Amino acid sequence: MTSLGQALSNPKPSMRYCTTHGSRNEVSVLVINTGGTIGMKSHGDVLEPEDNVFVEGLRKLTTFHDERYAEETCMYDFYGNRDKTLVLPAYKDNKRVVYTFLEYSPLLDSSNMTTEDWAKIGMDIEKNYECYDGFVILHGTDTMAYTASALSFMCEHLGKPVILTGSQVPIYEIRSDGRDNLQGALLMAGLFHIPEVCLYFRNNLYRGNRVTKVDAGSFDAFTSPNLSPLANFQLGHGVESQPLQQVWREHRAEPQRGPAEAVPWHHRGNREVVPAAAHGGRVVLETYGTGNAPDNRPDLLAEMKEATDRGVIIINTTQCLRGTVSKVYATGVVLYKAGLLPGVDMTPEAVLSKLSYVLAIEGLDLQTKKKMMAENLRGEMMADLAGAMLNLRDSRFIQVIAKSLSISCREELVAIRDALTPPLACATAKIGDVEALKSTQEMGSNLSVGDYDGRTPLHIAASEGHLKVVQYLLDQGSTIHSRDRYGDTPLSNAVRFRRKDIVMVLRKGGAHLSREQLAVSGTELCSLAANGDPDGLQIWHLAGADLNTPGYDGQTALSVATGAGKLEAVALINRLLSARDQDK
Ligand code: ASN
Repeated sequence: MTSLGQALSNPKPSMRYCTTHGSRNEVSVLVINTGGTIGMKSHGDVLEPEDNVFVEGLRKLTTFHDERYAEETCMYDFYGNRDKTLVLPAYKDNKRVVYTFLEYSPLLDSSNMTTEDWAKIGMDIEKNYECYDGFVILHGTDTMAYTASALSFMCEHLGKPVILTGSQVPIYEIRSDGRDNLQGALLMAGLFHIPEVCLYFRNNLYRGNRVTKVDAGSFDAFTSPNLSPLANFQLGHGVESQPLQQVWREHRAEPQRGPAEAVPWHHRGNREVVPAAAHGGRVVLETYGTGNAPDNRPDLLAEMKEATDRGVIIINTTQCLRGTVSKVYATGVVLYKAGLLPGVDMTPEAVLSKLSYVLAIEGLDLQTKKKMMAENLRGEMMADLAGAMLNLRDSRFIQVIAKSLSISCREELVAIRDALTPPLACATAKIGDVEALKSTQEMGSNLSVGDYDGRTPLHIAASEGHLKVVQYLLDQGSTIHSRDRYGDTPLSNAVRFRRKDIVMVLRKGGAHLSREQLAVSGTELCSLAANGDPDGLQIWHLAGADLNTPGYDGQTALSVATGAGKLEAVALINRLLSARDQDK
């Protein structure tokens, strides 16, 4: 990845003549290849991963790489990694997904994945976070749900898509599901703003911490038993908009928490196993139905009580594929009396990786850890909706419209809401009315959805300079990286309209300039310097541009301002550069 970093900070001269990259026709995705069947080859009828062959294999497939486009647009000069960068043929609206591989060695059958591998993936996402629009993780299917869950907890405050995929049949073989899965994941990661860890398989995009592998042989290997897919990518239909649920999210770009601890095992309430496991400090119990166990076993219950009193965390999950644990039966209530925590409707993969994550966070007391285990951190469990449940029938506004259109069924109410609330939210963002924005949210508006130009309430509030609205939208988890049809993000709008306070808030929330903007920032800075515009220079600096970046002719803003006698600009540049040097 070093050459990518170099390309960003030191664009080669030839890219000046290649204008395509400045437009938002291209989006960039980092593919982290960890292994799995998708890239395996058969050796004596046994499938095994093979290092260093995947990218070259894909390069030969015209559905995965458009070499003519790459050459014509000097793509490799811009992305800086000829051997590892490919570009998909044009998709809708002439969009191109340019994708660069980071290949692990050795590639793994996912049965060999360890928590160190999870940490490595998390760290690589963090390292490359600002350089890409999205991330695809190629992974074996056997333990993909575990890694997806673990990453969902490790990647805190994620603002971009991270999509795991793989296949049941190697991509080189005929009738492989790998080609569809990889293409779908690339398009989803590059073209849609889905700021969470997902798993893409057989046309469905699932929340990563909600899936489980249910079929060893079929292409429909995964299911998400307690949450319907976030999106479905059917032939010719693109994404069927299942609104993405982001209610648990705050946006701060710190996509990594340190390595998780070893995963504990789970079992089925076997008498001998509970005390043995309790010594390890954590147990996940898979119980019957809604979380029930024999209540005529005082010995077992006493063991558990004694363990939880000692600070062992025991989670009660159901062995059923669907549904949640609850306190319906006496046979379940006894477990809570013994100090067990409810696993609600989490999958075994989610509960195990959540436990690893929570226990690995340093400096938390036991009470806080227990509280975290019981609450919904990343959409991994059914949220406690009491009081917060949106009831369409409670929305007077929607009701009045529904009545005048003689509509009564829920599907039509939802359709009305989805059609009406985005423009309303944009209109309230324009006038800076936080209360009105809250009202549209109470109607069920997804505050990350844009208008017909793809301009979200955050774009609009950032342009208009409504700081409180921007803050509110960020607190509500609105997507910070969305681009409107002109390729602008809320941050680019705030820069253009010179909203300093908003630039700072957006930066704190994880917004950053794109690689295209950084590549042309030198020229922009020189032009501001030539015009003696310290305000303009300062706002680019606040947005993250390096004032030393040379313009198209190699001059820096400082040399231009000096030559043009723009003393105020010279003073500002010197001040900002020396403050930056002191910070280092
Ligand atoms: N054993 C393979 C793995 O998990 C299975 C697969 O990818 N379909 O790596």
